Amino acid sequence: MKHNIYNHISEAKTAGHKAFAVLIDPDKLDEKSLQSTIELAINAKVDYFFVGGSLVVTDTLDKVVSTIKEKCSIPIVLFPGSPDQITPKADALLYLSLISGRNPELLIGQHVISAPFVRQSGLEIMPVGYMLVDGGTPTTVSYISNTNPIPSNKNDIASCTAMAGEMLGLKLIYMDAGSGASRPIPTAMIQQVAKYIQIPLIVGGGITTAEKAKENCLAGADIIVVGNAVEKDPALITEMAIAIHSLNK
Ligand code: 1GP
Repeated sequence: MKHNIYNHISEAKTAGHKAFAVLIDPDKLDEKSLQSTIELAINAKVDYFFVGGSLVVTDTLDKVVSTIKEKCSIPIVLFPGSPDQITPKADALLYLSLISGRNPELLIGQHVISAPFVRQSGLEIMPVGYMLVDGGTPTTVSYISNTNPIPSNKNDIASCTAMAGEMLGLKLIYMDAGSGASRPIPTAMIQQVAKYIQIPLIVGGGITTAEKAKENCLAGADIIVVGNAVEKDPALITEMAIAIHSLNK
């Protein structure tokens, strides 16, 4: 049975509950590290696994998703860098439109080409306004997407972009400084975006400490996504989950 993940995210937002998503890049984790990441995530009560990367160069996506499925019931949400990073074995798909950029291929073009396949997948489709924010150094996603990120001090551009995304009917906003960003998104920008939208807000990119994760939640993020930092130090999964969940009544 498929989860109704969006309803869950939305109800959690209404209740003021903050969630933690661990991002797994199928190219980066070997079998053993994947197993231990799953165990840590179960014990820490991680809310979601996001699976994907800007550049998945191996064919391990299916295998990674199946392994997670076998071991736990944490919902698996695909976070694809391209339309071929889709497997029906996951639970849901972040159906990303790169609204911070002006590359028509990533706003609508690739969606058109992959639409029949995406619909056929049976995945829960969650339309997302994806916003790249400058994280200090050029990231894989800004290079691959051939778009400029929103400058990190331009809070008005960020909030207007998010508002436009919401009014276009997108169901989530994802602010991303990019994987491994040297500077995560400034709290002030998260605060301003959260103030202007009602839909749930996902924040990720360059978050390396539990304090920063908590600070982002207090600024208005509903889901915190962490990949690189927990790959380097898996113990951070527990620390970050405790910090984020400590805000839930
Ligand atoms: C990247 O938001 C995610 O798209 C997570 O970034 O790997 O830097 O945690 P990190």
